[in-house]
Amino acid sequence: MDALIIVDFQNDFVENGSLAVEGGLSLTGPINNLIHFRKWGCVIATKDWHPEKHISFASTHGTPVFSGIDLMINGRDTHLTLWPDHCVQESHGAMIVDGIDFKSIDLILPKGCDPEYEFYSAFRDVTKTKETELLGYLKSKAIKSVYVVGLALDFCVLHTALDAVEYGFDTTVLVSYTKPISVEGANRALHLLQENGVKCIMEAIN
Ligand code: VGL
Ligand code: ZN
Repeated sequence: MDALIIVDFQNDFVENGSLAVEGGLSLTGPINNLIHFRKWGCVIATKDWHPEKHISFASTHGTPVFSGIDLMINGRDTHLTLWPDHCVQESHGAMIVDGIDFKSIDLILPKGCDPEYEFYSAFRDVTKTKETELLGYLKSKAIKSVYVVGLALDFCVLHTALDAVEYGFDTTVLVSYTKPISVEGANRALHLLQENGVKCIMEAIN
């Protein structure tokens, strides 16, 4: 069985959001079509779901947005990029973009809910110590292959797909159903994905 994972398709990551990627909203129709394009074993939508004062917010540290910081998390030296406040739990920015067919989504998976942990991957945090229920869920549905789409290609899509392939799933990123935060980030992501055995399909498939 195949799973479709729609990563962080939330208001803050599209036009007028606090961490907007260019052209994000234009994916609404194509992602909806993808949901209905074929029979999926399951459709999962992740959402970045941060408390106020989250560790990934520049405002929490009083430093400029998009700067980096080195922190000890769980005894590990960890480099984080610091973002504008985004996807604060229950806020408008954290809601999944209007027009996505909610009744076809089998699991909505919040991540990044603990103030002290940053999650890019839908499977586990950036230090690879704290896991979500995603792996168990996919196993319970007998999923062998996963298709990843959504936002942003160079962060949460990238790390979700890298973890999926590491956990043994046949993994594909449908690149035309994603948008990156930066063009350089997108190039780096595509390189890393392919190097690690993730298939990258550039064309629309429906
Ligand atoms: C994301 C930066 C911070 C993403 C989430 O969804 O790609 N990027 N939080
Ligand atoms: Zn975030």
